[in-house]
Amino acid sequence: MSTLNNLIGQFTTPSANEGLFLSIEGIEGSGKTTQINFIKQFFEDKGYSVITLREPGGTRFGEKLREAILESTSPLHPLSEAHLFVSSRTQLLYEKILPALRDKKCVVILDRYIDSSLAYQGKARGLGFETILKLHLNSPLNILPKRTFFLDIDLETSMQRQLLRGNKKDYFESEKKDFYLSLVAGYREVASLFTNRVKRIDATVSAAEVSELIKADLEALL
Ligand code: T5A
Repeated sequence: MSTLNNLIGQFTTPSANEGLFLSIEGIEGSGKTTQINFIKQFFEDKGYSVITLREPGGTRFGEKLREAILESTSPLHPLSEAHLFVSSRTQLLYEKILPALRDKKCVVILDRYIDSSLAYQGKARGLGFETILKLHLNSPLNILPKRTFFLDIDLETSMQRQLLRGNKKDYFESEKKDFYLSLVAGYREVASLFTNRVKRIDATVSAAEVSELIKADLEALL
């Protein structure tokens, strides 16, 4: 734990003179897209300009990587996966996130960020949190959001929501049950590692109830 805390201590967050950096995390079907739309409206109503971005993706280069990963038909080595996500993230920080944060009235909301790498590649793929954190120690990757909402749902809820949507399964959505159980556990470990930043929310309740919990936290944060 102390090695992990030592690594975490090497990360920074945007200063009070910069914009607000938020991310939202959770397994498939946890409601990230739904809540991002809510958070966007919440800040626009208060006069902020809001930028929403997704990972992997968000830049031309990142979108190509997204396609390469999520449409891959053969298994990638976990370290290849980790490096591909980190490459997409680096480019997103460089092209979009850091320039946007220079404006104090800007809110950047990310659909997935470093915690996805910790949960998916670090825990579920077995690389370990230490390996993932070490990949992020250099600038511009060593910046963390001010708040991360972790939408916590169980595997059954995730499966039900995916069934309702009925889309074709991507690279990760074809994984076995054990992978997903490990993923849920990984996210919960991440939340207990970053207690000040990550707000864990029970997202098995209705979307409106989840939004209310997020709203209460944001009001307190501002
Ligand atoms: N990945 C990503 C890594 O492995 N490592 C990394 O470092 C990164 C960055 C990306 C994949 O890449 C992996 C993780 C992912 O597998 P993606 O398509 O961007 O894939 O992400 P998904 O999680 O697959 O996106 P989803 O669209 O499936 O999930 P969302 O956005 O969480 O869910 P949402 O809002 O679309 O909702 C799903 C359905 O549930 C309903 C909605 O109406 C919708 O139909 N819903 C609710 N129903 C009931 N109650 C609620 N509270 C509800 N909230 C939403």
